[in-house]
Amino acid sequence: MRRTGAYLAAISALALSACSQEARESALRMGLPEPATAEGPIVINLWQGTWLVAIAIAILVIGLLFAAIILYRRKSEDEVPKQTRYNIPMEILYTAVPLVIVFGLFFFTARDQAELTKISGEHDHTVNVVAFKWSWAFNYLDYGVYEIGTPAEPPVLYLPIDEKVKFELTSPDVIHSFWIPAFLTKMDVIPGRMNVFEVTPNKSGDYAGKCAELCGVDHSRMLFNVKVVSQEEFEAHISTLRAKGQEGKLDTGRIVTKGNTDCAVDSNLPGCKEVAS
Ligand SMILES: [Cu+2]
Repeated sequence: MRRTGAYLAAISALALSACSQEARESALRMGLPEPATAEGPIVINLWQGTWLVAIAIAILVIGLLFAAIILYRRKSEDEVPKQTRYNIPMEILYTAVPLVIVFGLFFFTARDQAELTKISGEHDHTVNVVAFKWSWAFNYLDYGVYEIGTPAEPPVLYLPIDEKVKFELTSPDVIHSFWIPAFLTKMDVIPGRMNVFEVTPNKSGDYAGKCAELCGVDHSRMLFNVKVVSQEEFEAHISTLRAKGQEGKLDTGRIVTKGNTDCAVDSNLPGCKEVAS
């Protein structure tokens, strides 16, 4: 018996130490991914703060609940505990306190949202992200080159490290949502308008991106990858795109044609021929 206990202790100690650092940090971030941008910590702080408030309220409410159950329980067969109603101060308190909590959460959310969506105009690069049924195109506006993907071959978005990039989001068809989980930022891509946000990737690596708006039949295949690289690698990639002839800006018409699933069914449809697949 004692030996089993020792084994169990050893195994759980091992398991805890194995997942230690990373699991602890993830738990502290309350499940959010490790931010790969300079703006990420703003989101993490808001998220953690909200959780702290929620946990404090849970402890208070559950504590009061059990205190009432234990302290004011019926103690004898023939004596009913004192019955109280219409406690005006109490009713004012439980109306006022939730209002304070809601306005507090609203204040911090609005403050951080304003900071995250602020356009400083100090960006080093501008990328026009075109979300279309069912993939993505990236127009690197400062360089006059583009990248376009398909559901089968998701495109890769290259970004230089520590440089502020401004994303201009456009869609030729339906509402999509541009989401890079590790950037802790997500924004809808709406036809007929241009949504913009700025972000500064500050950790090199490969990150996943996806469409976060249920936009139709192949929504789940609207994937892309992000590579945050050094300035030299970024410029080398731009040259590669140029060498492949992917110069200019992809206009929405060409994107609609390439992304149009009808072309796969009937390539004789108007517009389908212009684009080599
Ligand atoms: Cu989509």
